[in-house]
Amino acid sequence: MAIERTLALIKPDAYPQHKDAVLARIREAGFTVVQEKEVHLTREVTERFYEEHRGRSFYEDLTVWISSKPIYALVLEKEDAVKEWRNLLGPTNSEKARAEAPETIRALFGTDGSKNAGHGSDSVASAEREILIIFG
Ligand code: RTP
Ligand code: MG
Repeated sequence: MAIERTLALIKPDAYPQHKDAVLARIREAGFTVVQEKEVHLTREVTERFYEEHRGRSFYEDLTVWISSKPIYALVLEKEDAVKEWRNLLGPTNSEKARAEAPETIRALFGTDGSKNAGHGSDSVASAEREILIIFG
């Protein structure tokens, strides 16, 4: 398995109040934090970040919400990091996560089907693109 990098975001419903708990889980799982920062994304950058979802029913609410206040961004490194971080996040819908994967970050700190505590890149290519958008 290859060493990969992925982009993690702690979203507005979990940041700042659950930052330390999320970071503890990241370290327990063996990720190396390569870069990290608090960032308040503009609407414009958020729309670029979520380009693939433009036109979806949840796109407007998602981009307004993510750009509404500061969030926390991290570049995580580990073997198979893309998949491992998404496993640690759990299912997209926080209610489903609580039912099916109660130890995951979304189960513990997420709100509902839209506000779900964290983001994880879905491929190595997405990770490269997203890291460039957030960290330059
Ligand atoms: P993420 O990109 O945040 O890691 O989550 P994901 O891959 O599991 O989910 P994705 O399909 O990429 O959706 C991106 C984010 O949009 C919000 N969403 N809301 N209300 C809804 O039906 C709905 N569907 C998606 C979530 O915040 C999701 O993480
Ligand atoms: Mg996604």
